[in-house]
Amino acid sequence: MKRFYVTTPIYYPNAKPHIGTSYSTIMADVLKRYHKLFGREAYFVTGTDEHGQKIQQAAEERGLSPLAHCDEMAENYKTAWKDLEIDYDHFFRTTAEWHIQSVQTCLQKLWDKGEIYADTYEGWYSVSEEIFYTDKEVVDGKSPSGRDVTRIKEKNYFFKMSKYQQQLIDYINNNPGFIEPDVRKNEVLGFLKQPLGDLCISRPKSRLQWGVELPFDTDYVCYVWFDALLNYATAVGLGRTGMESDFEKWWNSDEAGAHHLLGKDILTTHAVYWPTMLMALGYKLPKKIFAHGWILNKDNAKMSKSQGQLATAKDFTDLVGVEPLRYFLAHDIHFGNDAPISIELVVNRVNNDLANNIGNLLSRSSNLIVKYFDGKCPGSSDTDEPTKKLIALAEKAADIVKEKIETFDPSRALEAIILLLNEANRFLEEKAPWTTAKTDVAQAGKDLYSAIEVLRISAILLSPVLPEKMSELLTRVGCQDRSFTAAQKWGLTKEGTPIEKGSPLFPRIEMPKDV
Ligand code: ME8
Repeated sequence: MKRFYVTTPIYYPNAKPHIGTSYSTIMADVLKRYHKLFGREAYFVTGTDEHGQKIQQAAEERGLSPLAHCDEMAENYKTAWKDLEIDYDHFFRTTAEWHIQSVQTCLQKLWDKGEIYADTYEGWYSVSEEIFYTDKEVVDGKSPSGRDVTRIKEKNYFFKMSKYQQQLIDYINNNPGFIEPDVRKNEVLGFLKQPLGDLCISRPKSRLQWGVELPFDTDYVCYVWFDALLNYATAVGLGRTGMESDFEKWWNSDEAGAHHLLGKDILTTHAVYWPTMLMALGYKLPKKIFAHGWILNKDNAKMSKSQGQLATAKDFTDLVGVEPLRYFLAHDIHFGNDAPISIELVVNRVNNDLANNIGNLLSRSSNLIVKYFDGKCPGSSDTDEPTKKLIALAEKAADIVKEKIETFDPSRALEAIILLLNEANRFLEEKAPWTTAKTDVAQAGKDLYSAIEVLRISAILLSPVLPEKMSELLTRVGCQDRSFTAAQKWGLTKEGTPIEKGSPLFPRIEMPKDV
């Protein structure tokens, strides 16, 4: 793979960004930055899903036009992502004129191919999820996830999704990495054991105006999920004149392909609707659909907008800073699983891994080099057994990180770096350069050189998660070459490189009394 295309869901602008949406977006950012570090070209799309009944209602409640409401909310997202150091390449809004045109081109294509037909729809609709449900799926007047549903009976247009059921099952079985983690793949295959219905893809304008008009019947707008899912492909050029080569480059080429990150709440739309839409349109399927778990609150319940107990990233970053929160999310939530977040968990993680571990190694070694070596890095490491062991671990770290990131396992990638830093701290404890500096300064120099090398390698490898902090660390240890290949090699720091002391990179955080 030469190129890495990654997406987050495009979020409904009926609410401000919160810890759940921040989580998906931070993880996409972390993966993008890692793939760039590995030398790949990377492209990252996030954005807002602006059509549909839910947004129309949210705008009405605020006395605004849907577009004015979305303009404001899209800005909230952009600001939140900037604050979280999200390096997206494109902020997607489904109200962009070119997207609307591309959606219409796709609809027309499917209509012309006979993949869409008109019929009377009778069933249930959940506005909060913007999902249609059958009688069987509705239990006690609620959707399977407990949302309110309303009865609908009207003429509508249908996409022949059922036609692709077997093709989709075969595709999933023949492409093991297509839906991950495995538990989610099995969930989709389980869902596909039941006969798959066709997908209602329209809403009459008499009930909903806020959507993409159907090109073959102007009394209707397109179902919001149909319009929204297409974002992943229109963002890189599908149906856009002049962008054919971009579409080839990011979507079709064997060297690229899309990696969709999403919460497991929206697995069916991504793993069933979307691939069948692409099959009918005649385009390649995404490379990977990765459904991550939920961020839970202290009581191990999903944090959600509808439950009204949603934390925001700011609830944590005000106390610990942005990059430490990024680190917590990437490290403590094993990608794909549910996991809780709380101030206590975040503070403990930051103190253990960042303040005590990496911060401590940096301050101990830089202080000693300033004190005993006039701030100039000594020349090389020792050749004794403990040093050899440390070097072996350090030289392996980069490859482990690469392998874990490529298999969507960032927690274990970070664990490998923390393990190396732990070992380096233990190594210094054993070697005690603060004592040998007074009796055998050459020995102290060799051991401090090893500590600096571990810091250099670890900081390069941690930079996708902690970009500014690691850049500062690398500057303090005089590291110029911050490439992945530099992280694979021991011994690149030159004798005499100026080492700076500086204030603590990650000050210890006191646990607030009121939580
Ligand atoms: O579903 N833990 O938008 P949405 C982890 N517009 N992630 C969470 C979370 C939690 N507690 N709560 C939300 C939509 N998320 C559609 C998507 S894509 C073509 C259209 C994240 O604003 C997670 O990524 O409801 C989830 O899938 C997404 O927010 C839902 O965002």
